[in-house]
Amino acid sequence: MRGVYQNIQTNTKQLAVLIDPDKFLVKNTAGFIEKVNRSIATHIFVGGSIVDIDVTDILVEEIKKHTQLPIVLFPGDVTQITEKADAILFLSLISGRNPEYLIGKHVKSVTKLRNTTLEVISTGYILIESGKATAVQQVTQTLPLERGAIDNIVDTAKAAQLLGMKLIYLEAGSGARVPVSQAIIAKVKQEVEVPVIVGGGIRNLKQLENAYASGADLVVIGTAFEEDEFFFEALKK
Ligand code: 1GP
Repeated sequence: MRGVYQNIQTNTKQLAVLIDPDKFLVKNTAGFIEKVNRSIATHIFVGGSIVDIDVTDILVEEIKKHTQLPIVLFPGDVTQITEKADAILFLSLISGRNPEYLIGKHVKSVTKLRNTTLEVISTGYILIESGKATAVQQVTQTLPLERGAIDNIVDTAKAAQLLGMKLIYLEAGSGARVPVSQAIIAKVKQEVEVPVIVGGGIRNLKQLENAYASGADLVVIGTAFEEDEFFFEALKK
């Protein structure tokens, strides 16, 4: 599949269902993806903070059998790269100051990426404080940006765009108590010309609509579907 980025750029109110291979049983794929297909979801993201080697590859292959939706890797580590997906968010954790997550892992991934046809999408990944320590924070040993320091968040997003990054991902963290605020989304959206992705802690239709209303181009939801697949009912096409 070509043009995943172009699609993200041209459309609005997109929704990615995030599947964490670490928490998902491959045998449940067909049933789960059937619900995704009947919903307004436009993308499937696959990735997690801690995932066993090769699990992602097997899972992506299985998902592909059941959907036409683009499958985008959202990797927590180099080991989660598989050529079976369509694209990869090449995430640089620009809210933190850990060189390994700013550039180190990227260098290590090149040998793998060279042997794939994955569409590589450079993404400025900004972790924003959300009321509790998140997996991203623990794994990467970085601190999130303070949610009240909106100017700092906006400047970080703008710097990413000036560096040539193609997407901004505002992340509250998986299972966050509170999602990224509407004020943050709106201000970042005002400042950057690239698409803005928002994820973390979005659990109901109201929060999803609020994110879109503030300017999110694509919203990512994982935990809410993991905990209750009936949520798909509220998101039917
Ligand atoms: C996490 O942004 C994603 O990286 C989605 O978060 O699991 O809280 O929906 P949730």
